[in-house]
Amino acid sequence: MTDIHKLAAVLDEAARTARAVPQPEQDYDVATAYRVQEELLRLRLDRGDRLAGVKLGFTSEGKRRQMGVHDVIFGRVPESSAVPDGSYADISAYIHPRIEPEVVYLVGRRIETVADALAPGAVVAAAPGIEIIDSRYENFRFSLPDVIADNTSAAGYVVGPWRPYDPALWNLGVLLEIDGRVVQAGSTGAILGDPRRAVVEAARLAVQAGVVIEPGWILLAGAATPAEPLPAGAHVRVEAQHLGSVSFTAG
Ligand code: OOG
Repeated sequence: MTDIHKLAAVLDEAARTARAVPQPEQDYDVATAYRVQEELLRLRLDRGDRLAGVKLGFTSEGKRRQMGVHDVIFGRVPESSAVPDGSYADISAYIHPRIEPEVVYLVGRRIETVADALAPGAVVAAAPGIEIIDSRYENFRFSLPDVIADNTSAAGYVVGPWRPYDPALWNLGVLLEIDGRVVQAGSTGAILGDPRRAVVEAARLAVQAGVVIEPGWILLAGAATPAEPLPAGAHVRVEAQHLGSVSFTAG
C-alpha cells in the first residue's frame, strides 16, 4: 500500500529544497495518485498558500510523445508559483526546469459538473502563457501516477495580457523563444485537437478528483508543443497569434 501522506511529504520537501527524489518503488493507481496530489496541496495551503487555478497536462501529442505517457492529467496551480509577466524567476528555486507555451483561460462561473463547463460564461477571457514545469523526480522520469502525485510537475506560470474570450479564435500559431530565437513553434489547435475542449476536460478530471473549479481561477490548458529546458539567464517569450505575447527572465 502506498503511504499517501509519506509520498506527499517527500514530494513537498523535494519542491521546497529544490532537490530531486527517486521515483517511488511501489506501484499505485491514478486514483491514489490524485489523493497524494490533494495532500501535497494541503501541505502548501497550510503554509498560507492559495489556489490560483488548475492546469491540464499532456493535452498535446507532442508532449505525450516527449514524456512517453498516454493520458491527459490534471493539477493545481498555487498562487505562490506566479511569475509576473516581464519579471524574473529565481532559477535556484527549481531542480531542472523546463518551459512550455500555453493558452490560459479565465474561469467565469463555478464549474461543478461537466455540463457547467459548456454553459455560457464558463470561460470569460484568454491570455498567452508560459508554464515552468519541474519534475521533483530524478532525471525528469516518472510513470503516469508518479507525475499526477507530483502535481503534474507544476512549478511556475506566467500569464500575459487578457483578452475577452472569443471561441472563434482557437487554432492559433504559437512560438516559444529563448533569447530571441524560436525554439518551438506550434498551434493551439494541438491542445486536445481544439483548446476549447480544455475546459470540458478540466471539468471532467476535477469532478473525478472532487474539486470544484471556482470563478476567477485560471486554467492552464496544457502545452501546445514539447517542453524546452530553461537555461539560467534565459529571456523567455511566448507569442500567440491574436493573443499577444508574454515573457520572463530566468534570474
Ligand atoms: C508533466 C506536465 C505536463 C503539459 O502541459 O503537458 C504539462 C511533465 O511533462 O513533467 O504541464
